[in-house]
Amino acid sequence: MSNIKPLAPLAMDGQAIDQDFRRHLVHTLGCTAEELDARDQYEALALAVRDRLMERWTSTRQRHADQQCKRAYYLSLEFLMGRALGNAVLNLDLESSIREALHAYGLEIEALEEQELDAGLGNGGLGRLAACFLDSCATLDLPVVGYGIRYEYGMFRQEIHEGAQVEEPDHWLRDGYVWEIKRPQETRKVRFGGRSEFYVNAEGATQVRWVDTETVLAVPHDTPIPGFENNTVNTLRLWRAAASDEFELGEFNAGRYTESVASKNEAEHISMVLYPNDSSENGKELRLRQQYFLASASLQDVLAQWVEKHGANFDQFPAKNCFQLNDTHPSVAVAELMRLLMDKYHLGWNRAWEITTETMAYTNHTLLPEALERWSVGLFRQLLPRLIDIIFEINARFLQEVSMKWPGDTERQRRMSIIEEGPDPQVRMAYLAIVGSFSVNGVAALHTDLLKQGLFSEFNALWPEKFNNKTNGVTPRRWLAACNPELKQLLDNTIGSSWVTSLSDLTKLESHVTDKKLRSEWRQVKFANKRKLAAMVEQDCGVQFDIESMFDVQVKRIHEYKRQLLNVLHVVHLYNRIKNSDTGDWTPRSVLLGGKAAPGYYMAKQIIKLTNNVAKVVNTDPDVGNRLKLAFLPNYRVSAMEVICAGTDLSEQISTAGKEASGTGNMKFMMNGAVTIGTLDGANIEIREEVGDENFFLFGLTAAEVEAQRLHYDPNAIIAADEGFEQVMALLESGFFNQFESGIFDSVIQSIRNPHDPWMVAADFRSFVDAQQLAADAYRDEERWTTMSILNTAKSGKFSSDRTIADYNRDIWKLNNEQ
Ligand code: CJW
Repeated sequence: MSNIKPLAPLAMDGQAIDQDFRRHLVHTLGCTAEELDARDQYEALALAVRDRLMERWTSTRQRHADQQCKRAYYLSLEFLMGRALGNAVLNLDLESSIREALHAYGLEIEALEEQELDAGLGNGGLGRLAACFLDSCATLDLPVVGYGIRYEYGMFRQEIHEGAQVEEPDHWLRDGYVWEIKRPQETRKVRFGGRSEFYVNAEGATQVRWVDTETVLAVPHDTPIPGFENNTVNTLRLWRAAASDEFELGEFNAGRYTESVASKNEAEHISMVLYPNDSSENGKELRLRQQYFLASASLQDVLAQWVEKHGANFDQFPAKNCFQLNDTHPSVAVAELMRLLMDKYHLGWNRAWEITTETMAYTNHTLLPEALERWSVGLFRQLLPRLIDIIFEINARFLQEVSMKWPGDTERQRRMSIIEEGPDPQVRMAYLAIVGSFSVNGVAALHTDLLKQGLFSEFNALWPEKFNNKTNGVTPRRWLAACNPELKQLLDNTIGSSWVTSLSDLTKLESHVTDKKLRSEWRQVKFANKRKLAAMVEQDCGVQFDIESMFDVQVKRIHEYKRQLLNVLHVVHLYNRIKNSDTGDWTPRSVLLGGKAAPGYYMAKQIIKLTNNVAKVVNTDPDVGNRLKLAFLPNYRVSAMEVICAGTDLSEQISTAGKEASGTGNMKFMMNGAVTIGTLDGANIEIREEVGDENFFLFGLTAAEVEAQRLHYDPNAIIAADEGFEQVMALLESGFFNQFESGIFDSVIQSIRNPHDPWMVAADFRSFVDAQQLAADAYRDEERWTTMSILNTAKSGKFSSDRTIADYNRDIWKLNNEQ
């Protein structure tokens, strides 16, 4: 229907918003004035905003199609989007119109925004990074599509019962999701099981087909991704698994109609739930199904669109398409693209391999051995027989190349093989991703160096040109402009508003750092944000934070390598000092921890319980008063971080050096004027480089020192030589924090004394405590702290995901939407 008359663009003023708000309330939602509740109001407003996104979305799609530009596809099992309304309002510059429209009804936009559930389709940093990247791609007007899974259940909701984590399901789609558009016409079919069958085609060539499979439908649901004030709206396409209607006749005839229909449910399990593991062990069949489901549906989608335009001629395909693999999770895409090109479009191996290795790029996010994905060859063969054949062939040809470079070195071939031999052979997904990609990147400078020198050193020796660094970033729209409107206003008034899309312009603040008025307003803004954070803590934890105290915050997934335990030891140390009346020159401090533990991760759950037990003692001891508070915030999530990062003074980034690939929370805190206490790990190193060592509280061993000390690590000697540390351990070991729960913390406490403690908590205790003292002293010097805070924001420009995405585009994707 090409003769459809173009519609006039929707007006953006208050009156037009009011019209559409009411129209959606009545015509879309069927409400009467009497029945109206806050959820309806939110939906009506969201739909009025969505209407304005829709027209920009279709025109962006049309423009990118007309330009025939190169495209990139971000393949990720996780997109941690959070809420959409506030973000769309900011990017479309609709705030004042909406305020005007809502004013007539006595409504506040903030209250409506609170109605939206977080889209929590991710675990932590890796998933949130994908969301920040989409924001930056749209803002830079790069034609990038995100591909993921539309999980029916997102990241679990964390409750705390008697100090312990309890997981509750997050059925975020139950009441519908206004931001998605279902596109059933573009459904793809994904197959599982069966076997490979060889046949000879009409030209006499041997071909393979995959037969006796079960088919699952992949139904796309698209979400608009608006750029900042540029009329670009990109797409996040999430696949939902659905049963195909092709009933098995056998079952039908046997009169098992209802059973047959009910059994179709199994197909839908694939997109039912997000796996709640962050950097930890895996190996579940359903997870492999999810990975292949995403990879296959997305590649078929891209290829179908290509063939529609170009027929089955793939000569220009690599010049026009690039797939970015978010860790190894979607890396079966390497083999799946080979399968599609060969079995469906009948290309030969060599041409298919050229195309694959010119279009795939892989990002590694972790060095932790337990997070490196391996799949049992047996499981793979059973679920994806055609794919395992292809992987073996890729490996055979690859090992040939290795043996050419290092003749006779069979040990090296064994080490580099995509297949790890043994009683239960495994597919090493990282090696498949490296072999199948033209680019392999780490996510911070140190991380990439460690990849090149350690984990992937032999691949780096073979293909040094593949390896590159792309230091992570976060979007300054959500993580500064939207979550900290008071600071945004102050920045705009001081240096103009160009920083929103050009974050390095924040350096203009430096020349105002001595300006008395700015400094006092800076503090006022921080206090206002601390008040909001304190209100949330009081509401969710029942703990009162004094806003004059230093807000000391560590929020992230709970993992031993992130060392929340070290943080708790420090709190116990401060508590012990108070009990010993060692409180001269005291800086009152409010410590906040938050984060989810993988449901099967025993030690992480113990750390949560310990934190809550210590909190209970500290917060109720009359000797302590306002000198020290400790709270564990339940259900840490994107929308909570929006309040937290704005109201934080001290950002805890205290992982064992060499273990945190990058970190991205560290960047959000920095942008909002928090000062970091941290180790030389991940992006902390680059943060310190930018802000200067006088504006960063450094402590702890370096990555190299960690590895050197490991060989003769003696935590018991360290504790014995440190009176303060010994007293902390004595308090813990006496059961002081678990008086009616005898022995529950034994394993946690013992881990500190274990010479094989991989995270070497004891090694950094004293330097951590000393750095904390320096931070406390600096905080008491209000003028000094204000300077540090302003400079942290001023020097945070590098950590915009706009910079990161510009780097990806320049070095890897090379999208040029002009051509
Ligand atoms: O990625 C962030 C980094 C952060 C790093 C995180 C990461 O820990 O330092 O800032 C963005 O680059 N997440 C994972 N690896 N690294 C990760 C996430 C989910 C996972 C997983 C690893 C899920 C599974 C397995 C490993 C699973 O099987 O469900």
